[in-house]
Amino acid sequence: MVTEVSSTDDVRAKAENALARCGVELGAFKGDAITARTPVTGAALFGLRADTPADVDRAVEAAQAAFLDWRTTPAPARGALVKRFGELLTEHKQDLADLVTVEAGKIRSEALGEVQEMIDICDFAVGLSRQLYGRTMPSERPGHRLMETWHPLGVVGVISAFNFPVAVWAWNATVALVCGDTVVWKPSELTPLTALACTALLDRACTETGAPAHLNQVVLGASEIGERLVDSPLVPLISATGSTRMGRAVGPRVAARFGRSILELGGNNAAVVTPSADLALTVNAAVFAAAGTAGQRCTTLRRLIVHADIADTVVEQLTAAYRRLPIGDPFQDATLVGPLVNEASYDRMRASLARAVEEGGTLCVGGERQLSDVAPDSFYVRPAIVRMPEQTAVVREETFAPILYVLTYRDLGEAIRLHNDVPQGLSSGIFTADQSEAERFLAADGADCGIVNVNIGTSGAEIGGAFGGEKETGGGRESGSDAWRAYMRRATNTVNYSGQVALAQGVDFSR
Ligand code: UN1
Repeated sequence: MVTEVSSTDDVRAKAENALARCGVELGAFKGDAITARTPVTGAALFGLRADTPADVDRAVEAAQAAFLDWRTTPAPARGALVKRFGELLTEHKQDLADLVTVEAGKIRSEALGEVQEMIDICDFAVGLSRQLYGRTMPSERPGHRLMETWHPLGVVGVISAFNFPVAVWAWNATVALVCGDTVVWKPSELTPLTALACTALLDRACTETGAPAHLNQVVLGASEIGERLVDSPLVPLISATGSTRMGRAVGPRVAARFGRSILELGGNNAAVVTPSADLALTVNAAVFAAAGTAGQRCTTLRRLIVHADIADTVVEQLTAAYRRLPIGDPFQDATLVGPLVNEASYDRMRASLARAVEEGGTLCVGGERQLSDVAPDSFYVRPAIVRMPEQTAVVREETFAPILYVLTYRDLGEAIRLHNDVPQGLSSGIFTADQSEAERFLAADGADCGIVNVNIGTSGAEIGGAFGGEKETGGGRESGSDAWRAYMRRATNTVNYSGQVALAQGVDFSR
């Protein structure tokens, strides 16, 4: 049992030390517009200045000026910058993880894992810097060559969320940088410190490798800062991670000026558990996916669709595991569940639990606040499991908190229908030892998400695959595979070396 919480002074000292080691001159950012807080104790740590819309314009202009230089730097040389950045991240892994725990409340192992995700994407991007392949196609005309080339796009605006304060920016920034783009980053207002630390390390990597300054600019502030970035005509691509509500505002605004967007929005991720599933594996995987990160991942498991014959057993085992979960100070090694990010999150969790019960659900475990005697301003809560008679309105919504709804099914077709019958489409899983069930889940008329797993929970994707989802999740893809293409401009080139005019489609225009 975790019974104590670090003092705010300890947390503040950890943040100051980590920032100083990463090269952040905190004094230069002090002010009274933004309050950097920690969910560990709920207290304020520092007052910071915010940028103005005019500062955003200046940052975009500086990034655009840097782009004009960077786009003609050979891609493998751009990779050398990202390689150095990855080394600095490795050197400062602990510092960045400390800051992630301070600001997002992640437990040690998950905070280190998030920084590892940054290091991994650096490795990926360095390799990619030598693999920005275009295709050559057979031309239908003699003496002609048809091919495509990929060119840098411009300034990429990155809007990131509190729950992955550094990894998601890194997926975007490292890939954008090797693609020859520059970046203006608007981090969540809840996590300004991690953004300052990453930016300082990237600036250092730029200096050391002779890359232009201003390749990555950070702008701090509330939504008007993000809006200015979204509306900037000098920003051809906006990559935004956050709620579906945010995406509904961002997507049309970017489209209205013919910009592109990569949207990574809400998820309402489910896993199907079939009678053949290995139950020990399923319960283990589900507990991490549903209760890990205190339910605050976009990939968090929110619905478990269990075959009726095994539902009681699964719920019993899950409930027992939930009762044993050590909840508390995320800096303590024994902790598995840290705090919710703030009171508003806790209120939303309570409201959803109350609605679930009104809609016929039975609360099996969780929902109650923990440690409020030792840390009254923080919001530690036991993750909750609710059995639902059907997929009601509250189940179809994403509540960004640790609530796992359990539904039952009799026939796999029914399970897949239930699975897909939500507005969101990020991540999914099936637990089964039956190959044909797994294949049905993976098939075209199976799970409709961007990520579909077998015998794995919904969260914790590797960087090598493309990350993102369908429907109200926004359709964007980031990170690995060929997601890089969204960060580049494709040119189709036809070269005529025949010495004669030959028109395509057999058109004859000779006189
Ligand atoms: C997010 O929550 O926005 O798959 C990203 C995962 C992590 C990324 C989550 N690799 O859970």
